[in-house]
Amino acid sequence: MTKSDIGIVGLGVMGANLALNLSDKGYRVSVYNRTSAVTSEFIETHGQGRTIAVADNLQQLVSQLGSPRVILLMVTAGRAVEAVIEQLQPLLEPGDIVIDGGNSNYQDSNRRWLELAAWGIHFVGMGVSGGEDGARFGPSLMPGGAAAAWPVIRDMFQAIAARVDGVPCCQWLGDGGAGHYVKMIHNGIEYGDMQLIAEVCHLMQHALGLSHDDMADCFAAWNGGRLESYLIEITARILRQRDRDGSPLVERILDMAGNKGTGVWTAHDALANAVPLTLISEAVHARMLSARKSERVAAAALLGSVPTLVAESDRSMYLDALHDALYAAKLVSYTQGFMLMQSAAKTNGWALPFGDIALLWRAGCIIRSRFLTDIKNSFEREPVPPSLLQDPFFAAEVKASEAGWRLAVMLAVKHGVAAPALSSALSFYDGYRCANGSANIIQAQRDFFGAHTYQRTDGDESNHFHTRWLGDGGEEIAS
Ligand code: NBP
Repeated sequence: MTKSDIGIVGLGVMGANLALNLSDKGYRVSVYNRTSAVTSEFIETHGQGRTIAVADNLQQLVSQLGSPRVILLMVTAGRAVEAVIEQLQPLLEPGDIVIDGGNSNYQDSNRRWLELAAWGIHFVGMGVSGGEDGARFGPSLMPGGAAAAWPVIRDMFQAIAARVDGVPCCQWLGDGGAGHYVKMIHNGIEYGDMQLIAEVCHLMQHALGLSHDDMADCFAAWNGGRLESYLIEITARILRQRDRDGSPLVERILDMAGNKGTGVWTAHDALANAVPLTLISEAVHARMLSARKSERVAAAALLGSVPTLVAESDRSMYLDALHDALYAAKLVSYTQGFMLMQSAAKTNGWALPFGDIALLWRAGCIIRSRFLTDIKNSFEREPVPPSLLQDPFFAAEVKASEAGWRLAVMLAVKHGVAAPALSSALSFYDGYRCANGSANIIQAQRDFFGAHTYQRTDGDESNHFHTRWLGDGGEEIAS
C-alpha cells in the first residue's frame, strides 16, 4: 500500500477540514478519530474520489505513514493532546514529527518540545487560525518547535495555507512554543479588535442614535478605506441581519461574551513580563464584566440613566471621529501586541520574524486586514523603530487621527457609554508620548512610606537616594 504523507488525529471541525484541504492539494492523508462513527461519517460524506486512508487506531495510523512520519494532532488542547502524545510516543521513531495544531498553551508546547526531543521526536506547536473555512480553503499557520521538522513539512503546509500576492501565510517562527505563542498574541489582538468595534457600535447606537442599517452602511464604507479588515466587513453584515420578525438580530443576542481563555493567557503573560498590554487586557475585562448580566441589570435600575443623543447635525462629525478613534486605538493595540512579542522573544531566546508575522496574518485568519502590510513595512525599516508608534508612517497616521480620537472618547464619557478599549488606548498613547510623566510622585511616595529610594534627574542615574521626609528633610545616597 502506498504510504501516506501525513496522518491526522482528530476529525472535529478543524481536523476534517484540514484533511480535505491537504487532500485537495494532492497529499495522501491518513485519518484517525477516537470515536469511529465520526470517521465513518467523514469518509461517507467526503471520501469519494479521494485517497484518504482510514485508521482504526493510532498503531494503524502510524503504520500507514512514510518515513519520517508526520502526524498532525487536531484534538482539544490540554489533556487530550497530552493523552494522544503519550499513546503515540512509543509507536514513533527518532526523526518522526508530531505537530500539535490545537490552541495549546505555549508553555505546554515548550515542555512537549523538550520531552519529545529526549526521544529524538521532533515536536511542532502550530497555531492554526481561520476557523472552519480557513482550515478548508486556506488557514493562517504559525508553526514553531523543532527546527529540523521545518524542511520536511514546509511545502505541505505552505501549499494549504492562505496566500497574499503569492506569499503563503505560513512561516517558521522559532523554537519550542514560539508558534503557539504567536497564535496566543493573534487571539489577544482579536479580542482587542472585536472590543473596539463593539464599543464603536454602542456609541453609534446610544450616543448618535443611528439605526442598524445606518451603522451597517458606515462599517461597509469604512471597509473600503484604511480600516479594511475581515472583522469590519462581517460587522456590517451582522448589523444588517434580521430576525424572523424583521427586527435587527443583534438586539436579540444576549450581551454576555464567551471566551476560551486565550485572551486571559495573553493578559496574564503581559503582566508576568511587565509589558503594558492595556488594550487587550481591557478587552478581556470587558468580557468578564459582560458575563455579570444579572448584576448589571440590578445596577442599571439603581444607577442607570438614559444617555441623551447628540444633535443630528453633529452626527457626521462624530462618525468621522469614531472612524479615527477606531484606527488609532487599533494601532495602539498592535503596538502593545508586538511589544509583548518582542519581550517574549528576549525571554525565550526566540528570533521571532516580526515582519513575517504581520504577513502571515494578512489572510486566512480573523484579524486579517490591510493595516498588516504597513506593519510589515515598519519592520523592514533600517533601523527598525523601537515600537510601531515610533514608526514614521504610523506616527503621522496617529497624529492625524488624534483629534477625532479625543472627540470620540469625550463622546463616550459625556454620554455615559462604556468605551474601555478606546479610552485606555488613548491614555496609553498620552502616557507613551510623555517625556516627563507622573511616576516621580509615585517614587516620592514609595520613598516616604517605605524608604524605597529614588533616582534624581539632575545627576548620575545609577545613584539611589533616600530623603528623611519626616526628619530633617536631608537626602542620603542609598547603598
Ligand atoms: P472539535 O471539538 O470539533 O473536535 C475535537 C476533537 O478532539 C475530536 O476529534 C475528538 O474526538 C478529539 N478528542 C478529544 Br475532545 N479528546 C480526545 C482524546 N482524549 N483522544 C483522542 N481524541 C480526542 O475541535 P476543533 O474545533 O476541531 O478544534 C481542534 C483544535 O483546534 C482545538 O485545540 C481548537 O482550540 C483548535 N482551533 C479551533 C478552531 C475553530 O474555529 N474551531 C480554530 C483554530 C484552532 P471524538 O470525536 O472522539 O470526541
